[in-house]
Amino acid sequence: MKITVLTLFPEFFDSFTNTSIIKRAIDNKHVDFSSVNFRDYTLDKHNNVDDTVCGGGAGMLLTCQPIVDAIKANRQKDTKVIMMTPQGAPLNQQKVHELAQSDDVIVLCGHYEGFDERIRSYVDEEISIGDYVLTGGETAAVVLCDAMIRLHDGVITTTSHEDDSYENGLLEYPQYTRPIEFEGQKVPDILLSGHHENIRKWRLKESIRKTYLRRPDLLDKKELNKEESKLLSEVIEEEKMK
Ligand code: 4G3
Repeated sequence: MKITVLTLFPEFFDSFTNTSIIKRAIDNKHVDFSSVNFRDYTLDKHNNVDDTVCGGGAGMLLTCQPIVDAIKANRQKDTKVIMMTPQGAPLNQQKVHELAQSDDVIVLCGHYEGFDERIRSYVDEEISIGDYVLTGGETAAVVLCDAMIRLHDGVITTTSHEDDSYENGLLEYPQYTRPIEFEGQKVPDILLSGHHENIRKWRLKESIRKTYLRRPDLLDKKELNKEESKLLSEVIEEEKMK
């Protein structure tokens, strides 16, 4: 996968691309990452990329010319152009899977009060990482790029992301490591029992419990099978008794 981020702050991405799993993914050519300054494309004699808002009001907007020229110079026929804004479609794990299918993506990062509306006609997907406003799209772009890169074959070598929160529509079950007792808190006995089937069932039930307590909206969206429905009923009963 090739990712080109268009930004006024290309150096913002240095710590992201030089750290841990993402660095290894780039070194091993699972991903070809670059960040490009769209100011390099401005034809303005003062190198400006922004201007005041037509009709008046506070703030500045990114202008069409430098951004559209940067998109045109960096896209291929099959490139998906993604814009990070608070007005975009909410990012979730399903959306990450969809976007990570693309072989070539451009991720556009805005600043100031946002983009001239006409820039949107050059964009395939407008994405938001959540219902809050950031000073720039770069932090949002790092979130999206990280989530896409880690799904690629070989980036995470274990099968562990099949167990991730959200991959099965449930939150992750509680997990423990040694010591068996820490400051009076014990690892649940069942996890030390060696009964794989009981452990599987316990984990599924505790996944359902965590989701029921913290994110009931996820349960509303999920089709539960017979076993899951039964475990949810048990969880609801147990939580009533508490
Ligand atoms: C465009 C993304 C960009 C318009 C970007 C602000 C939050 C998100 C920006 C605009 C951003 C997000 C830059 N803030 N929730 N700030 O994904 O109004």
